Amino acid sequence: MLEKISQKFGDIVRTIGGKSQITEKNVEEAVEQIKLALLEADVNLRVVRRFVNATLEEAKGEKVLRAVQPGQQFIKIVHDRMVALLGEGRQDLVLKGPDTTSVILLLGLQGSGKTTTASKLAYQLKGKGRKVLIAACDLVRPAAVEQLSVLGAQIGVEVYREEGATDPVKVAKAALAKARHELFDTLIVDTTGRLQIDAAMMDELVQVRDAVKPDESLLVADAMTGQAAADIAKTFDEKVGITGVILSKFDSDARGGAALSLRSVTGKPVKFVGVSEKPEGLEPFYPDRVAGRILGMGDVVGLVEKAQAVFDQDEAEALEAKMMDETFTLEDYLDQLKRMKKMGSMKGMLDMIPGLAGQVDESQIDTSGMKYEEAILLSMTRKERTNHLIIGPSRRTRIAKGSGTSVAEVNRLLKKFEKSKLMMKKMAKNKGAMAKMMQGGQMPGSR
Ligand SMILES: Nc1nc2c(ncn2[C@@H]2O[C@H](COP(=O)(O)OP(=O)(O)O)[C@@H](O)[C@H]2O)c(=O)[nH]1
Ligand SMILES: [Mg+2]
Repeated sequence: MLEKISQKFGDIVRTIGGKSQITEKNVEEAVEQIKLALLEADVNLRVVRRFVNATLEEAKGEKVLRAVQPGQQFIKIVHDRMVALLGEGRQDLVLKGPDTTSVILLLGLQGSGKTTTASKLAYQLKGKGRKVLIAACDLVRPAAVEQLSVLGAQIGVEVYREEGATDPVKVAKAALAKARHELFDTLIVDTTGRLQIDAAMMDELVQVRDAVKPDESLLVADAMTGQAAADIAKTFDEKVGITGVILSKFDSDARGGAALSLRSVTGKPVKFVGVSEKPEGLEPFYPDRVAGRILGMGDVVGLVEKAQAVFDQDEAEALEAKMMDETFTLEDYLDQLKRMKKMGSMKGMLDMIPGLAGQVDESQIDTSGMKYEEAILLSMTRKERTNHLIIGPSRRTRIAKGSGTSVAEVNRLLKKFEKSKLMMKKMAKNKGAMAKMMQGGQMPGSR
């Protein structure tokens, strides 16, 4: 599933994600790579263009280039844009309550997976406690009715079929009447597909549609057909009207072009993906998860968001200003320590971020070191923290006792603080070095 595209994007993410500083040129190069990757994935050209332009515009701004982790920041933009491309959140079926009959009409070309999907959907809805009837309205392919009956028997769902029938509209109407009469709350209508879109097929589908007035008209599209799936969906929407798409054979799709094109081209959501031939092989479509998978990065975005909360750009700037006018105190140090501790809780996950593992030295988020320092700092009075120069020998003894450490530990912390204050002052003069300081050097908690 999505092997090819995620390999390409994985490479891009690793290259730019690991950089602690990036230039406009880096951004342009990465975006060019993204463009190629999307085209290779068979994403619709106009969708690619829009994606690329928007990403470029956003990524060239101050926010990214001056960010604490610009590479990661850039990846987050790409990720968010990709999520938007795939759709807004999970779109579930919109069905009526169990006191009446909801109708799901399945449309699509021959071989796209309609019949298989009918049984998968039935299986899933049955699992949710719905009473489902499937109508066999593909009367063109001789084996279609039989195929559906076999699948229905497998999952214990009744299939409505008429021997020797030739008019799908009549069968659909009769199935709906039966469903209403026998209190089925869901009717799934399987229809005829052709190898190509043709007028006769569309006419027939329009008639079936008018006969059953579906709550959901879902186009079943083969993911392996790439952007063609989007064009097919668009045509079906224009001719018959669809409420969403089910992307079948997603398990065999290495490129992702269909998923990435559909939403933009048709404006309709992908509601499910087919991931195997089995009845249980139908999964809800989650844009964020698919984007995460394409970018080959687990939950990196959640991590970046967390890191952002910890090292927020504004806070970093406030800190920078403090250092410039030398008002950085133990109070600020304690603040920073607390933030580092938050980072520490992410320690185990850091390796998941391509490139970041090497950037963040684990010893700097060693939480046991932080605990000592925090205890020492908390044993000081606020006055002591805002002016460490008043902390003489007797105060040091008191602080050591109060924190359960030793005077030597207290001395070490104070020395380290002075040293880092000195270093910060030097670094603050040098813009951009801020990021490095935040991530390395004399960080709170390191010994
Ligand atoms: N691997 C895989 N195969 C699928 C999936 N959905 C359908 N198929 C296979 O695709 C072929 C065509 O499916 P079918 O339901 O008969 O298509 P229809 O002509 O649109 O009704 C069958 O061999 C199915 O087993 C899927 O999600 N994954
Ligand atoms: Mg079929």
